[in-house]
Amino acid sequence: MDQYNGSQIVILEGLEAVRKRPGMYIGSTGTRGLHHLIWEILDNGIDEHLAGFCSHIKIIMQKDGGITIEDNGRGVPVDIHPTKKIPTARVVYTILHAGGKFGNSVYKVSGGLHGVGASVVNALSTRMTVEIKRDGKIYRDEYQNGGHPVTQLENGLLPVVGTCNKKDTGTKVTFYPDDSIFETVEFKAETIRKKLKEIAYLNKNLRIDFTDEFTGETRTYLEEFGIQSFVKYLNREATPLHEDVVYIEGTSGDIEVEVAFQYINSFSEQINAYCNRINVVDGGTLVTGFKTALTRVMNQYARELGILKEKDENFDGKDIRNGLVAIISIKHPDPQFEGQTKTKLGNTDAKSAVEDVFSTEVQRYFDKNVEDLKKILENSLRSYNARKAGDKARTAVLKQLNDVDTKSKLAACSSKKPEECEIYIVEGDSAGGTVKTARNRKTQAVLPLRGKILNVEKATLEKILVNNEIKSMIASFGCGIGDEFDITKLRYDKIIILTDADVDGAHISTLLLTFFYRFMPELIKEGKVYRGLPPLYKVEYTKGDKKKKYSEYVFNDFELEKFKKIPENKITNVQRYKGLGEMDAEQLWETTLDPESRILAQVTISDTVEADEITTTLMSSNVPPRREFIMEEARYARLDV
Ligand code: 0RA
Repeated sequence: MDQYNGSQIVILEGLEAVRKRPGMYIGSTGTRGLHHLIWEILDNGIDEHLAGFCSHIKIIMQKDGGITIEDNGRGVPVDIHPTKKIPTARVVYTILHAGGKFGNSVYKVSGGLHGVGASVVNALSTRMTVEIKRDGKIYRDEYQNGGHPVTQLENGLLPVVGTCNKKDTGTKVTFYPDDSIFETVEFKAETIRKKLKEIAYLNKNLRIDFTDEFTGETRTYLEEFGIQSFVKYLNREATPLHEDVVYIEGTSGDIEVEVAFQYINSFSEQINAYCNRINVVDGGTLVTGFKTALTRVMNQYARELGILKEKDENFDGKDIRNGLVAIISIKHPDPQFEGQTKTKLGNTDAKSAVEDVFSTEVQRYFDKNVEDLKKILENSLRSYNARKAGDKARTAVLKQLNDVDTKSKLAACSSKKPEECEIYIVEGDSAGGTVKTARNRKTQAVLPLRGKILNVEKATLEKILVNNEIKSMIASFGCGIGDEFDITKLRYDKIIILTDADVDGAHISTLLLTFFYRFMPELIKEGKVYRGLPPLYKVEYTKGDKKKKYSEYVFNDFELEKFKKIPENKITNVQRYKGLGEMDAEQLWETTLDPESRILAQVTISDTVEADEITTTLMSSNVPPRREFIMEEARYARLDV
């Protein structure tokens, strides 16, 4: 195209790189990656809200497969960019990583998977249009086939396609994800709704309207009380120890701090932390500051109120956080995200800011709400007493864990090198038997579990520790549990859950993951936990000549549909596997155990909100939403060897 000058070619090379390795930019080309496209565009509007210029965002999931996101911010600048010499808006949507540099917003989304920029969305779309309202004019730019501009500039500027009221400003982006890149281009309204709910909680007074054109339904997300309502929502199925969610806000230097919390009747703790709206799953300085301040303030109160006597030791942090559900949200002008997944905040000033604001404000609150304070401290005291009493019993149980008895069901592997070893946790003795026959004995261990495992959300720690299935797992892994957990002692590089692809199987994996999540969360954080994905179908077919018969395993409905579309294949039979038991050892090896051909789904907790919400949900007997979570959280990947 004649409008391309030298720099335009460099730009397109950038976008081409995104198309070649989309996973590097958006995590995956599965359904998660697909939805990342929306979050990316959405982030720009939210940044504009954070900067104080946008109060309303509309999202439309269109029948034609497109997504439209419109904000009423200032509108992306349309002037000629000083160095790129093309309209700034075109720079934002076609140059890799350009997005972040254009905001005047002090608080920028700049870490994690988000923040890669709107150009990445363009690169992965067959078509994208941008309409900008500024100065009473409507400007328009359009791109096709992965970010190639198709709009002719006029005197170097974007064409004006209409006029509007001068005070109407904003940006509207529509994109169509490329179906040659994504495994599926079907957006899920439910996934979008969940995200919007979270965004609304974290950005109080931002109004978001979501229209699903397939159902014709529009929903509005607007949370006047922000994270305070968020905590209430997380606790909706639980029994709170005090009625009101405590809400605290303040600033320290140029860091804004907000904390909301409420105690519930549960022995676990949940702290979700956000910096500039990014969920810092691995916490970091802001969480440390919160914990330090909470422990100090509560111990002081416990002494003042005589709940701790002079001879007593202080509560430890765990006693005080027993039953706590908290959201910490800070806004930091220069966040440093650390760790392999960039999900841990590193700024030391964030620690002192949270500590300062929280100490001062929480005391102001509790001085006025002594009854709530007492209920919380009595709860800490129960934990303290239980801890003192339980220490002995617990040590005894943990000692027993290495008993031969608890390990007897384990078919160990011969190698002792953790980096090459895997353990399959298999539903039921019969499938376990087949896996034992089929496996590679050197590197693959098998632990069959009988029936359903204990629901750890409903049981006390003592009960959990004497449960046989759980004891077998702890003993087999070798890395302890809870406080004594030490991942360096883990005997396996991969823990692979293998259950039937039915409701019971899903329930068992859910219970297992809940157990890991509560007592060995590092296993999940370090990416050690996987679900084995046995094929769902075996397809028999002939080709053009119809003589020779072929067969192939197909792992999901998406692949089956794709397979059916290959014209030369004449499908003669489709067998649906109901359980692992229907396969013989050889088939099981080929489809589920062989590292060369199997499919594993790595289990991640990128979204703590969902994860924690889910564990709370399980406390009631409401199982279905949990199951859905686990399935969705799995990152589907054919592992290369
Ligand atoms: C930087 C400066 C200005 C606007 C924006 C960024 C902006 C970007 C996006 C992306 C999506 N929606 C947006 N809204 C605004 C304008 C600065 C000015 O007008 O002075």
